[in-house]
Amino acid sequence: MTTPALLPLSGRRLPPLNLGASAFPHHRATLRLAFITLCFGAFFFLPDSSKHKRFDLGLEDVLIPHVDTSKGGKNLGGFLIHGQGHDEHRHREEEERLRNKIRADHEKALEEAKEKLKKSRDEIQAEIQTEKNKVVQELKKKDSKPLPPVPLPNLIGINSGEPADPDIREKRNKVKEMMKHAWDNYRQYGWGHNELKPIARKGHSTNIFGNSQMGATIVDALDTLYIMGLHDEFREGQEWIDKNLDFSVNSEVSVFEVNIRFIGGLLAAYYLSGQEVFKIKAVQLAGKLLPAFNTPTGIPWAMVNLKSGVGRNWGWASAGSSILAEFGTLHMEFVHLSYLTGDPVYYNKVMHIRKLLQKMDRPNGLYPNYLNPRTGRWGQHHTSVGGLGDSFYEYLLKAWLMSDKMDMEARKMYDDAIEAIEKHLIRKSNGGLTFIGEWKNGHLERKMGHLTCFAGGMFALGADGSRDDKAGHYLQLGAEIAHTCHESYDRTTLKLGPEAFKFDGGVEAVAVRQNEKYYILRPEVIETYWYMWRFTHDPKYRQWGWEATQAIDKYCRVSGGFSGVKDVYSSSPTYDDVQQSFFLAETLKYLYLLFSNDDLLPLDNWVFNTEAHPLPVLHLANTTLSGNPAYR
Ligand code: DMJ
Repeated sequence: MTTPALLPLSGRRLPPLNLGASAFPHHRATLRLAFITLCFGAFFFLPDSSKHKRFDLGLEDVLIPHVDTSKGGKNLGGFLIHGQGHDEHRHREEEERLRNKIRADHEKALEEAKEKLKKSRDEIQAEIQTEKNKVVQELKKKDSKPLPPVPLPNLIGINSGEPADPDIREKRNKVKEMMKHAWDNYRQYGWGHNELKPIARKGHSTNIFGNSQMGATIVDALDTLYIMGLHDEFREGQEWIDKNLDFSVNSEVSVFEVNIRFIGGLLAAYYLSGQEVFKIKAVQLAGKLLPAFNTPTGIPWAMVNLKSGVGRNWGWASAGSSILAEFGTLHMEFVHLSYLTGDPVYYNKVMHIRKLLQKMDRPNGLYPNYLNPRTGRWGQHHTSVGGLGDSFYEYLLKAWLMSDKMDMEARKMYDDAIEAIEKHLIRKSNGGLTFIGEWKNGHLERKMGHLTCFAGGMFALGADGSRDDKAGHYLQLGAEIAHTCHESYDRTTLKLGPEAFKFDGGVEAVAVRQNEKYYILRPEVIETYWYMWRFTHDPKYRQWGWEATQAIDKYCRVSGGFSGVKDVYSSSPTYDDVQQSFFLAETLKYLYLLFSNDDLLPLDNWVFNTEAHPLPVLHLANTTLSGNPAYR
């Protein structure tokens, strides 16, 4: 595998450490931006005639539908290629006329482009935006067919949770204030961009979102704003989505990331607020992801171009493989899409993946992280409950929960997988800390990622309904993982957890390599505190959550928002200058829930996707959404 710096940012994968401005000299970025803006502007300001003519030039004139071959032309599949004599002369004249026209159009276009380029950058950008808005409006007219109505599931506990205890109320208000700070700064400096650079005070993006401004932070933050009662901010977000969120862009995005952040975010916003626009956008976007499944096996590509539908895999992933945590983290959203649209296509895609996985041999009962979508064979035998594997296991459990515990196939797959993981990956350190290692080429690496810490919450969530009535055991396992992950925070200077930590020799829950010492506002440890709190009400989880809240506010807060830090062991850490969208979607949401009463989004009625977007339990008789009109 390549170095983490080459990996895409998220998806429970090891992310690149954002090296900030020094890695990409500012002037180069500015020049490139200016160049792109000019090219984009120049295209928009070509006269309409030249834009269209590019595509029909010649075709009508050279290949004319004709069946009469008597004058010496050849009939090729219904098109006649013209021959000699009179026709040839006429043809030359016609060509000359076209050539002149192209020349004239071209000159006119250049003139117009030159004129436009004399304008200031702001003027050009404003004009581009106007053109884009027009296109968006056109598309909206085409795409806004109302979807068939379905009975909405029971939406319980979307406006509750106010704690009676004044101390807890104060903590909850503090988290809300932090959300406001993150949102307001994004609103001011990064609006419409995917993420925010809180120090440079401008927009930020990574390759997972493609090259387009898709407002990832807006979509990811909506449901957190909603449950916190930040309704004006929610409406601002809704308005932006309604007017600007456009998926007909020539942009190559991560299928997994777009699914968990955008489709998950839009669906949750729809269920919470009832606003149709979110459902319509989610369905439009899902349609754009479907071409990713056009592979010889039906295992989707990691990336897809939203416009052309062309897909491919990450260059670093074992011999062209797709990634378990990516193609295995679509189920929840896709079942909801089928439920809401009455169209089984989404359900069929994810069930096909499941069936294929069920048929495959698993080394030691473990799922390797890599699967080749061309051959249907496993790639490198590397198994992880952290980056590359994690949310696959999470979605097996959540598929069962989301089906009102009817999808026993998913539950069985989860139970089998967890048993193998416990046998081969979970160990106790010399100092008595339970950790989950990684299986690499036949040996156990005694290292655990921050991402892996989500598993504490997963074990607790899956305790009820576990095989052989081992509920107590799994709750205990969840508690042990929570404890280990808390230790990884507590053993740092900043009281914030490193990206990965070891259990080797004398080292216990501490990062060793410099490039594993960063904290990028990730949620997994807090996520586990929250689940453990819900299932045990042990006050230590609120205490640990409060420690993390204070540390984030002290060390990650800057006047322009919140930033990740590069070394949690340093007393004067430097910033990575990125406010990740999952900070608003997950970290702050889980903290808020931790200091709320359990009647806010109760776990009997809601299942959180891997980006913390709550989706309601579907009380279906079974998960057979394969076109049965009863489920429409
Ligand atoms: C989030 O995007 C999701 O939680 C994903 O499953 C894993 N990585 C990030 C947060 O760390």
